[in-house]
Amino acid sequence: MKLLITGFEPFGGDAVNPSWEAVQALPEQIGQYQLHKLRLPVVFGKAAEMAVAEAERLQADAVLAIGLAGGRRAVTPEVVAINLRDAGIPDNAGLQPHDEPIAPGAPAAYFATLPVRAMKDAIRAADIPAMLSYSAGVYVCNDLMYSLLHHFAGTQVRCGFMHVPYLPDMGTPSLPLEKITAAVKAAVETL
Ligand code: PCA
Repeated sequence: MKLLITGFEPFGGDAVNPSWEAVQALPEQIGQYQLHKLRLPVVFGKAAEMAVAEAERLQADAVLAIGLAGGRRAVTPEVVAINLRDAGIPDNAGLQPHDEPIAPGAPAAYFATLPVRAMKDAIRAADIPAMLSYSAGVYVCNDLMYSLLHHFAGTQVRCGFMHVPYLPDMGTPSLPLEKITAAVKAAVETL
């Protein structure tokens, strides 16, 4: 089975993004899944296009995208993505959309098709703080999650997203990279 797992490049003035650091640190195989790792730009539309294209090319069975949510203290599987762009800061291409749909005329929201509750429980069982989140925001992470779910709606390809906290040298609250990586691994083991 093939899992496309993505992390983001840094944005908003940060030097690193824990999402990509953790994805890079994962083994190549977890359980029945062979991992295919992809680093995405923090750019509206482009991140989603790249992820969809790679998932199609691989014929991936599942897609798990990871991103940073600075200020959160727990690893948070996202329950839902909404059809809205409303950027608080420009993305890495300088785009700052406000009050725009991601896909005009498409559904208002999609629920993750990965087992978010099992993922959260598995992360907690590994002694790492985890909570379900009911908002992936309205920035590039939500854009990516929504676009994956919209593209693969009605197919067997399951998609989801998890936000992770800062690394210790980036801000507070934070989690060490080993814990963030272990959380992602625990989540993948439930897929
Ligand atoms: N976090 C941002 C985009 C890239 C990332 O890692 C977000 O939460 O939208």
